[in-house]
Amino acid sequence: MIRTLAAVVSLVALAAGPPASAQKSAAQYDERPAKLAPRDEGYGYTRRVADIPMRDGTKLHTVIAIPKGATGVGMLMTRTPYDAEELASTTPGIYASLPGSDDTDQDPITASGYIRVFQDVRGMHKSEGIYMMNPAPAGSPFNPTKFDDSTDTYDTIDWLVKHVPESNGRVGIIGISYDGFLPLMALINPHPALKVSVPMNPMVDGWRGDDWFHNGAFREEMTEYILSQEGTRAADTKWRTNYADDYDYFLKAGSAGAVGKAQGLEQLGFWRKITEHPAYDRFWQEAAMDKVLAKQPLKVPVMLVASLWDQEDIYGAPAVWRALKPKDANNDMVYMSMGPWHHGQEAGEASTLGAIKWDQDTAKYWRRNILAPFLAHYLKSDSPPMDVATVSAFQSGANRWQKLPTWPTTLGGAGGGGVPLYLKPGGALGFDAAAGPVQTRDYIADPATPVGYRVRPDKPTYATGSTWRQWLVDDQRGVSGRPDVIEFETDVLTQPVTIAGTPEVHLTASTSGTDSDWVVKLIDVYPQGLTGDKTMAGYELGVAMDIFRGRYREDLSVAKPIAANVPLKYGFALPMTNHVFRPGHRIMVQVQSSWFPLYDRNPQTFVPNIFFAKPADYVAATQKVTVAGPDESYITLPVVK
Ligand code: PG9
Repeated sequence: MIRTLAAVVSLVALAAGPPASAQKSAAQYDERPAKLAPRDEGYGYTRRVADIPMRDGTKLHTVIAIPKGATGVGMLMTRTPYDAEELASTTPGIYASLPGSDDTDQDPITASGYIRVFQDVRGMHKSEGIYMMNPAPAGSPFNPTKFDDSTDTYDTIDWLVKHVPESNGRVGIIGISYDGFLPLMALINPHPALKVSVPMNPMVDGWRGDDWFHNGAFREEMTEYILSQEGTRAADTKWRTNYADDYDYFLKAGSAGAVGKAQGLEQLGFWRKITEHPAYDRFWQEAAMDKVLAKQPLKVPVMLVASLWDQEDIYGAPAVWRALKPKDANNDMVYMSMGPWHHGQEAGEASTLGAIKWDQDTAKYWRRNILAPFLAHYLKSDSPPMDVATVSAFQSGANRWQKLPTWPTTLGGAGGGGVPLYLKPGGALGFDAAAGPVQTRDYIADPATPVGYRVRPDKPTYATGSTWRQWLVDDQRGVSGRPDVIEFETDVLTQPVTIAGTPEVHLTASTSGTDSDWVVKLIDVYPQGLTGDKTMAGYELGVAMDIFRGRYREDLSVAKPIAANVPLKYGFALPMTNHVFRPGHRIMVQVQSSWFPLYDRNPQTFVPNIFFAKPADYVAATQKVTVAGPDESYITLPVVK
């Protein structure tokens, strides 16, 4: 190729880049200051930022928001993997997980004038160090480091009481979910200045019934969270799919392991651990906070906060209650609140949940009348007396708050007992057992067409417009009539049936496969529209619903094949309830063998690890639920008489 001299010269000039003088003159047009000095006016707080050194030298990024003019006030801390700067910038009161909280300005926590402290946990956002997802305490073989969230809390409090002269030296810790697990960790060898802990919707046991599994069934909808949370320090990795409907996406992918592979999850340590520990082995048991805290002395007053329709961590708070309350000899250390909320809704507005109306803003009531006096009692210098009951419980159905002196510390109802509610032939349900010989109710469960957990499309969990938060109160008519969902229903109730505690499933069932999931739902069926709120006519509200992975029937820590076509007993607890089935309503039970894609599909052929089941392992199975005879299936209801 022939080039002119001029062309060659201009090519050389381009390769060398623009002259230095041109670069210099471009810099003067940069609109960004060399270092921004943000201002606090309008924020109401004086903002101090500290990178607090831990015992191993790692610095944790901490934002301290001090009310203007504060002196001698308590400090209320939230530790978080969700960006301390972000939390501190918008919600110094208690942080709202819902936009639209209408009383942030008059939030009783804000009004109390506490110093708010927000800290990034190790390895997240602006904190140094390594990251592990809810790790077991240090000293466990699953956390060989010398630190954990309890030592980091201790070191932080130690620093705060020495470096924040505006405080009275009293510290409280509060948070929701992951940030609720952290107030539990703070109870291990607590700093003497820690005066109160409020774990709200805490993640407690990732295998038994919180974020990752329920009774061994993997919560496939959480894979998106794992990618974003652990992919980078900034937690900003996006979940990329072309699918508007998770049902299609997960079905097409095959196993949960195949989804993980498609998204590159094997690069993440936590994903590798999850897939290596599908059973309830020591990895899960050593991190389960109810078990961890059962071994610790009770030193700090704690208010456990549970949501009755917690779509993420419904197991945790009641499990910690069962572990800690028996240790509370003087009945003055362990408190519990339960409200009609989704995960974290108590921080926002809660007069409704999905279609369900509570006739009052239950969250505002709780913050003002329960949380605020509880915190004040322990954090304010004059320790104002409080009138907070041991258990503050919202009773759904009756829609009222109750002050209760006690709550069951065993599964089941008060005293651990319960009233059997029998699944009967012909779709009947009742408190009397069916007469006559053994009968079964049968259906075909086909993993090629799993039962959806909601009416489709299932938007990806965190997609715009997703209503993930309210799936637990979805109308269960959405799956009624499917041949693979069997239903049992009482007559119309003439008297209220009041339950308080954990219903327990006693299912006798066979499968033609060698593994199987069993989903059992206890449902309140509203009247058919002749009375009351017509918008709710015939609504089927799930009051307590859960899944059990059959391979763990004999031992949660060891998967075993199920003997095909043999009626076997399955026992498991449903989530905690505090509910009145009102006269005019009916009680319903639904049984099915998939709940997709919230839970991954059971292939129904026994394989060592369901994460890596192959397409040929997924087979249809004939399920038979025993509904009469000596082993008739039933649910014990924690009936209050
Ligand atoms: N449920 C969320 C979570 C907690 C702990 C581990 C993983 C996820 C949360 O809302 O923080």
